Amino acid sequence: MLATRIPRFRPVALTTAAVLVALSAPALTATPAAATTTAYDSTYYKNAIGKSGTSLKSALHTIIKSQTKLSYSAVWEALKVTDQDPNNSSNVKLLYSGISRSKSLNGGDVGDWNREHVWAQSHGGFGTSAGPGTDLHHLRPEDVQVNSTRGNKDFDNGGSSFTNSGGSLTDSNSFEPRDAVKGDVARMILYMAVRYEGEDGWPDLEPNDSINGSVPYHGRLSVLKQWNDEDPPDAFEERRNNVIYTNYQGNRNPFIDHPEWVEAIW
Ligand SMILES: [Ca+2]
Ligand SMILES: [Ca+2]
Ligand SMILES: [Ca+2]
Repeated sequence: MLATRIPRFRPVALTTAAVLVALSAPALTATPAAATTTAYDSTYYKNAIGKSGTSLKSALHTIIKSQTKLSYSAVWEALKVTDQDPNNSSNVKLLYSGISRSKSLNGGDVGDWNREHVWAQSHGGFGTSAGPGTDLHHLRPEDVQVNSTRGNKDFDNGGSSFTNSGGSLTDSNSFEPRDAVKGDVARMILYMAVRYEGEDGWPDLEPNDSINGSVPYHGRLSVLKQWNDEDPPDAFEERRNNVIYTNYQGNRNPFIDHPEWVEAIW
């Protein structure tokens, strides 16, 4: 029996493993984000529809720059709403680590969560006064130590895992978020590039393809574009965009509504 069972079952096991590897491995070339239509196209986005390139970027900037600005202290309470764990209303979901943690553990001690600037503060020098440093579209709850590990690194593929990494990786000069939030990170960075165009005393934030590039740039654009395709917006990210629009800032992240606009601009 054993002699016949092993050869019979081994190919099945190998086939299953091969399928799992194929499902979990990042696609070499992800399908580009498909064109979408949203309920906001005839209203919020009406002056952007049909445009591309710099004229699309310019139109979106004009649309999204109209917003309410929060104080940095107000961001604490807002994140408890925007990033609430869908499976536990007492908790927030931490961006890079994917951990569900009590909303009440906001702070600066080990085991707390704090306010991660996805567009690293030092890549724009914008601090935490009301403006880019308090913009909920790129602020997310994160474990204090994981936030410190990410630091101000650019985003790129590669690296090793670390405590509470949740599948995210890092090396000496870059950070790779876990697969489930790769697209979220890309769309947050590119929102910042369109929202901040050098007005009102804030820097003109732009993506580039560098690691350790100069201020006010953030990398790497080629990787962010790939992540936008690989990880399309899900219900959590869409709800978050709606909550920021309706309850807090009155502006939307266009790349969550229209991920294909990333390719249309860059
Ligand atoms: Ca690296
Ligand atoms: Ca995602
Ligand atoms: Ca810009």
